[in-house]
This record gives sequence, C-alpha cells and structure tokens, in this order.
Amino acid sequence: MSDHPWWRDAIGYQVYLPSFQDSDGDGWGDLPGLLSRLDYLHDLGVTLLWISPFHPSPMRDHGYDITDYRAVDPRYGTLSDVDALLSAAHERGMRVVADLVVNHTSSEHPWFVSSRRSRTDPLRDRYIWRDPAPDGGPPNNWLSHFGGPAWTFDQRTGQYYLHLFTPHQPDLNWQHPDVADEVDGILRFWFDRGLDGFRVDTAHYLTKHPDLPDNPWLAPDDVPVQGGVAAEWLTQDHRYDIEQPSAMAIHRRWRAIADAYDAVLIGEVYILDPGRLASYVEADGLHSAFWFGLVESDWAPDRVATMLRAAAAAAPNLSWVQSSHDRRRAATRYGSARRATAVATLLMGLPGIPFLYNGEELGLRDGTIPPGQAQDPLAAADGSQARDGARTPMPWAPGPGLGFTTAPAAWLPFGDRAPADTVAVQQHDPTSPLSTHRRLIATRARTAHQRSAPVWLAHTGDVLAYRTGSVVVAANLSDRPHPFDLGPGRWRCEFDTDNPAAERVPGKLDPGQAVIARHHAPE
Ligand code: TEU
Repeated sequence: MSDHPWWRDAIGYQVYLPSFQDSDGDGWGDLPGLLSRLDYLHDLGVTLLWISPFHPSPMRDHGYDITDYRAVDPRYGTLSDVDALLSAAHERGMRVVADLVVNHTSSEHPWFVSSRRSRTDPLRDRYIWRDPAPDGGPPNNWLSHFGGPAWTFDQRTGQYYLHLFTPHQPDLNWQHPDVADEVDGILRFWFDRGLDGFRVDTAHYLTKHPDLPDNPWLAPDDVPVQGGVAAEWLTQDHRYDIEQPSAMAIHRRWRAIADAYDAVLIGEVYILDPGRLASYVEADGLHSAFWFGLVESDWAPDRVATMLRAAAAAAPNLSWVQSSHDRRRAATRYGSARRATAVATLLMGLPGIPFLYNGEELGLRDGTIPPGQAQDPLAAADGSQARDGARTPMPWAPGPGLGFTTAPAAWLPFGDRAPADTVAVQQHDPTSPLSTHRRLIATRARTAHQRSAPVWLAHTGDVLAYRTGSVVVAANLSDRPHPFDLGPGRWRCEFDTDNPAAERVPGKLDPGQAVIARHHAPE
C-alpha cells in the first residue's frame, strides 16, 4: 500500500439507496436514480460514496438481510446498472464502496434454507445451531438487538438458531472455513467489477465466544443510554456475543484481498470508546472505522468537545460521522441544523475520512412518520418511529413526490418536508445549509495538505479550536458570542459559516459560528 493511499483525501457521503432517488416510479430509490444525481454529488464535492445494501432481499431489515451477495435486487436495478454507476463515478474522479453484511444472511438465503433442512445437511454448520436448554428454552441468555431472545426454535430439527438481529437474519458461523472462503469470493467478485471498497457492517461482531456463555447482566446504574436498539438489549454486558478479538483475523484476511485491488475497508465498529475502537484500525486490519460518539450524542457541547479530542487522538484514520440511517439525525438531536454545521466544520479539518449522511448537507431534521406507517423492525420493539425518521426520502424539490419519485407514495412516508428543506430551493441561496456545506467541503479539499494531528488550542470560553499545519479550525458551541483572536501574524479566512465572502477572520464568533483560517508566513 502506498504511503498516501487515495482514501486519505476522500470526502465521504452515505447514500441510503431506498430513499435517495427513484428513477422508475415505484417509490423506491434505485441505482439509475443515484446515477442521475452524481453531478449533484460531484458538485457538492464529495469523492467517496458509500451505498447501503442493494442485493436481493426480502427487506425484513431493509437490505441488511441478503439472499444473494452477487446480484442486485430488481427494486434497485441490475448488475449493469452497478457497472454504469461505477464507470460514471470513476469518470468524475469519485469512488464507490458498498455495504458488506456478513455477520448474518437473510433466512431466505439458499445457504440457510439448506442449513435448516436437517441436522446433517452439508450446510448445517454454516450457521449456529444448538440444542434447547434443559427446560426447553434458548441455549443462553443472549438478546436480539430488535427485541426478544437472540435464538429462534426451529420445529423441523428441534434446535435453536442464533440471530443477533431479527429472526430473519440468522448469524453465520465464522468458525466454519467455507464461510470465510465464500466471503473472500464475494469480495473479489465486486472488486473485479471495479468497486472501490466496503463499509463493513457490524465488523466487530462476526465471531462469538466458542462456548456461547451467558452474558452478565448490568447493574441498573451501568445500563447505557443508546438509540437504535431495543431497551432490553442494553441491560447486558455483551462480553461474549460481540467484540471478540478473533474478528480481527477475518479483517486481516480481507485486508490482504482489498490491498491487492487498492480498495478500502471501513468498519462499522460500534464502540464509542476511542481507544478500544482504534485497536480495530490496524496496519494490516481495517483501513478505517467509523467513530459513533457524535451519532450517539444529544447537544452537550462539553461532552462533544471532550469526546472529539479523545477520538482524534486515538487514531489518525477514523471515519467521522454525525448522522446515519440508524439514529436520529444530528440536527434533530442537537436541536438545530446550525449546531450540526458547526460540528461538521470541526470534523472537516481532521485527519481521517469525514462522512455526510444524505440530507445532512440540507440541514435536515428527521422526517415525521404518521402512526401505523413505521417500516423499521425495531419499531415493533419500542413502539416509536425507531430509525425510520432518519430514512425518509431525499427532498429534491417542493411538490408531492419531492422530486424523489413520481409515485403517489414512497416505500416510507415523505416525512413532512418544507420547501426550504429542498435542494431546488437551497441551491441558489448562498447562505443555505447546502451552499455552506459545499463551501466547507471545498475548503477541506483546498487545505488537504495541511492535515496533520490536531493541536488543540486552549478553550477560549466555549469555543473549541485546533490547529493543524498552518490552519486553525474553530467553532463556538455555546449560546453566547465570544471574542476570537488568533494572535499575531497574517491570517486569511478560508471558511466562515456566517459569511460566504469572508476574507478576514472575524473578531468574534456568534453562537454556532465556525471558521477555518490559514496562517500566512510573512514574506
Ligand atoms: O447496524 C448495526 C447496529 O445495529 C448498530 O447500530 C447497533 O446499534 C450497535 O451495534 C449497538 O451497539 C448495522 C446496520 O447499520 C443496520 O441498519 C442494520 O440493521 C444492522 O447492522 C443489521 O445488519
């Protein structure tokens, strides 16, 4: 691998495919729809697209339940559409990564259909089957993320199978050599077609403790607050079902394949502690991993500041996110789009890969899902709109289908968008979130060579600031204006959330204002 691989300069963007752009009027976003929006993304300045799963799926968990890893679900298009998308992206200097979902398959995947046929089926051990406990109950106390036990009894063979997510997502047995060989083949299949890498779903899951011991229960005071999972799941210490170090051996195996194609592997490693997370980003393991501390945060500036500093110190090549399809959007959690843009500015100066979740550039808050119309399997467990609010269709233009679809309804409700939320309205307004994000991304691209480990400057009041090379990035996360003084020397303003034309660094920062300034050595 070169000293400066391409992904070090990437600016990432998550495309939640079912909600991005429908091209054929069926209410589902699709690959040709995404292709038709590539110029929009190119113009925004993003260079690395991560597309959520597009493989055939019964959609019990919206594509995170796959029946064929080498094919495309007809809702999303065809293999030729993938090829066309990859060439069109590459022509524009953009790269594309897909989702690798191999902790589990769909229960309708031919492997599982075979596996559940009999105890002696040749594919039986590709999944995790166990006898009932002596009382007939599940083999251990593990819980499904989306509610209830992580085991389902299968009448035909009298055993339970393991599923850390819904019963429609049986966990693969990663101790079985065939599973690893099959997945190697899937990686090569897509790399040979020109795919530039994978976002590795649940990368720290994959392997389980071989003895499948009960997980300890947490003391009530130790139960974490976290979204996106059933409340009951949080009451256990997940010591044995996830985060087994043996998963890293699988990452290393994939890394060898990816490096031969100059492809990138970015792990979804949902560990908020930056030190533990960093151990997954190794010289010969995953190239990068998302850090979800901000995705999990409501508005708490001190906490944001402390966490961000710790994460930036932990590893030089983390991937930075504030929003995803699995949690409420940042603008909703923080209470304003302005705050999310201020934090986005802080992320844009750091080494690593900054990612936007589609719609974040518009300052979107969660869409509203009318009662009874939830689609997320988690909604059944917690009775809310669960993860659906972050997944409503992209508002491209005012009007009934939001420019997303010509169908009267989409797969998920449109989410009550205002004209001001849409791309069509924001693109001509230099002060809109869209225009601000475009300027911000251009600033990162322009100052790319400046990125080195951040040196955090003393907090001036509630302003969080760091220096990287000759660049200073600062954001006022408080509710009060603060004086801002960079000291002696010539400073040029490269970016100011509040002033598209600024050349001079402002002498004070208003609440939510963020700037990027560059020091010019005297001639
Ligand atoms: O998410 C994994 C997942 O459920 C985490 O967000 C979880 O909250 C965390 O591990 C708990 O600490 C991925 C996908 O992003 C999600 O959409 C899928 O539902 C899930 O995997 C199952 O494939």
